[in-house]
Amino acid sequence: MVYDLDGDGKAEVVMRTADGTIDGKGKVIGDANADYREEGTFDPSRNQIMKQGRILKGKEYLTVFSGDTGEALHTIDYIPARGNVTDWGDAKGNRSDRFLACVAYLDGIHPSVVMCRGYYTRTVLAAFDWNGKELKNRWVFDSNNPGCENYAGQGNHNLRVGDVDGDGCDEIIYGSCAIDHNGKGLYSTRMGHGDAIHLTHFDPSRKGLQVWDCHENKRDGSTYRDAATGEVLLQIKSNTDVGRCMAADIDPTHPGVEMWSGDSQGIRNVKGEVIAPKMRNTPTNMAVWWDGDLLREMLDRNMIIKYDWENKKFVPLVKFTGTLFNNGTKSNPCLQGDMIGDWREEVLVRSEDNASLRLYVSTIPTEYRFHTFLEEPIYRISIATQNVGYNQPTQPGFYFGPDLIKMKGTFRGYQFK
Ligand SMILES: [Ca+2]
Ligand SMILES: [Ca+2]
Ligand SMILES: [Ca+2]
Ligand SMILES: [Ca+2]
Repeated sequence: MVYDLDGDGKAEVVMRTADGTIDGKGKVIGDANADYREEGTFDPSRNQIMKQGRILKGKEYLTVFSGDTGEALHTIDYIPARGNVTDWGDAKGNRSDRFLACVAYLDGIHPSVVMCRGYYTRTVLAAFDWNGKELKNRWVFDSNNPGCENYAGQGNHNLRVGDVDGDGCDEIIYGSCAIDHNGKGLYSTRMGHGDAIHLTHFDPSRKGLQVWDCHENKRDGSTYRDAATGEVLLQIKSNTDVGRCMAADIDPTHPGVEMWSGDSQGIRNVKGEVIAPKMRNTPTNMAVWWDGDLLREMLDRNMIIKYDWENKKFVPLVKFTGTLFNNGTKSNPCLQGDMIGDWREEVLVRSEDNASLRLYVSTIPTEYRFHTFLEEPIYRISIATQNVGYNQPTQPGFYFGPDLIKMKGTFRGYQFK
């Protein structure tokens, strides 16, 4: 995680380290001569060497580095310890080495860093505070603890953070469950692991935040739920692994944020009604506020795609020629977000030859003025977690879209037009 954790105006870098990690000043953490890489064992049934290069034993630490110099400022033992790899569900480290991480304002004032291990099976979240001198463990949530069994196996390949219950402190939306700011379980829907998730205020007529999630279990499909209680407001069951879901306000004739998934049978409004039929090649990877209107555009491969809500089809708007996107079928940019600091978002991508990064900025004028999204913690943390697992588009913790025009002058003090 990269974030200014102590409020001195400069970001720290917090990461899992191990024996032999070298900091930005050349200093070695732990035992410089350790080498825990597995030599591997020959598996005749597969005719190949298994586990070669994997790290299944050895010490693990958590280190905070100065973002300015790369110097290791403090190192503690990693929580939770790996222990026996097989206790996590397999012998090859696939289950024990599933990591997520986030930043969260757990006390409502200071950012903590939360390191998370395990999501297909045992699930552990450990929160740490950095005061400029010491990394201190705030709490540990462990699905192995009595009463926490329903939280095992619920995590996604990504996570979201926000104050979902309105007490001023952040919760962690960990796939199909949520962990309260105090490290206790808030709820679990027991719908299990998924590949994509969205947390925002979907429905201006409904209080609080909502979550749109998709599930891998070939049973629960796609779900739209109340982020604070886990109450499922809409479910589109499916007997397939629903690997993608997307949420964006793309149609001004239906209030709120629209949602769809790999098996949602079309685009849905916040009431769950199908407002456009299932289409081939509906973009479901990333979203971006790019053109001048308040609707959101789609970002998929090296293209920005606009939904034509009158004719119910997706139309390419911009192509970033000479660039490549990342993560195979997920087609992620290096980063997408409001980096310049107006409300519209930029797209950072790599050039085809991998020799440079390009930052694309919209050249389309807009009639709307708005505070930078970065001032809002849910949005800001949604950028801070972009390097965790499968990238998801940024989302703010408030409704943003064309319905704001109707709410003119009454919305959080923001001015429109
Ligand atoms: Ca700092
Ligand atoms: Ca809260
Ligand atoms: Ca809408
Ligand atoms: Ca737009």
